[in-house]
Amino acid sequence: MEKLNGEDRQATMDKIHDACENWGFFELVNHGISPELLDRVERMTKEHYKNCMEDRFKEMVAAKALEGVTTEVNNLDWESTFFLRHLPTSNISEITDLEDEYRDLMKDFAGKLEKLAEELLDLLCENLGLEKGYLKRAFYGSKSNGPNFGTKVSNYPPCPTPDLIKGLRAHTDAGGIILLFQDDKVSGLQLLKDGQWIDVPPMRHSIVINLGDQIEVITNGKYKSVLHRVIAQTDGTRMSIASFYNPGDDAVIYPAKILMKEQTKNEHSYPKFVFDDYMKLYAGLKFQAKEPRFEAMKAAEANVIAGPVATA
Ligand SMILES: O=C(O)CCC(=O)C(=O)O
Ligand SMILES: [Fe+2]
Repeated sequence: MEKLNGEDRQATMDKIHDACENWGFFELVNHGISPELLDRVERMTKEHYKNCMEDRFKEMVAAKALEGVTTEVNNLDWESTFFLRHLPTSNISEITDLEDEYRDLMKDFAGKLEKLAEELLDLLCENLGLEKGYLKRAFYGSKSNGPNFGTKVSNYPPCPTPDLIKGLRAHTDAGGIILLFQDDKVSGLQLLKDGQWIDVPPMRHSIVINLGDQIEVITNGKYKSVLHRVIAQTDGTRMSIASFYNPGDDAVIYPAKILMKEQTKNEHSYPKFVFDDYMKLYAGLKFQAKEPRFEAMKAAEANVIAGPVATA
């Protein structure tokens, strides 16, 4: 990323554009978050898992009889997670089993990721021909609560039957831009490209970026959210820390005018909706294809436009 400040700027911007258009994913190095900070985050996250999460995970596996299953499990994931919300308000002080040092570290890390996300949104704007700040404003919402920003901390423990249960089932992310700090040794993340699952291998101190459904809508499909999943491993526990920079609940999401083709200027190929309505729909359909979600939002939009139908 430091190349963005030198003579390689355009070549780097082109690489990002190509990744956004053709992969929905890219991996950042030299992103300005120090290796020391990342090492501390990884070490403390692993310690926290051992101290506070591992027993709970084993109890869940026993309670749901997941050890030694013989048929495919399609309604659960082999993962242990907790969620930290940073924006619009932080819940970090309410999460009781975090040590103060880990809590402060995660706050510091989130602040840096938030800045990086906003920087990336502007790089996307530049590549898309949108004015600077367009995506940040689109995410802002009207009640000035600003964007939603949160972190899902996951561990994927070793699994005896990885062919029968996924670490995390295939999905696209609902939101905006996702910044993932993943284990530097244990792999598992895969993305779907041209019908094939491709590994996103660990690369020490890198941050993996991927785009969510909202970027697909706003860019009118120029950039697409891409299916990804986590394969459970038989050896080693994989850590991943995924931070989601999403629109505010009341943000109205719709394709940017300049990215709509001339002939479709008046009929959106993508819907217009309030982000929170999309999230309510996504909650029940996360592991299904995104297209029916877009269709459902479009149908809801048509109802709003048509207004109430007189029945008497
Ligand atoms: O754990 C990972 O690498 C991916 C997590 C993910 O895709 C998600 O939480 O949406
Ligand atoms: Fe995801």
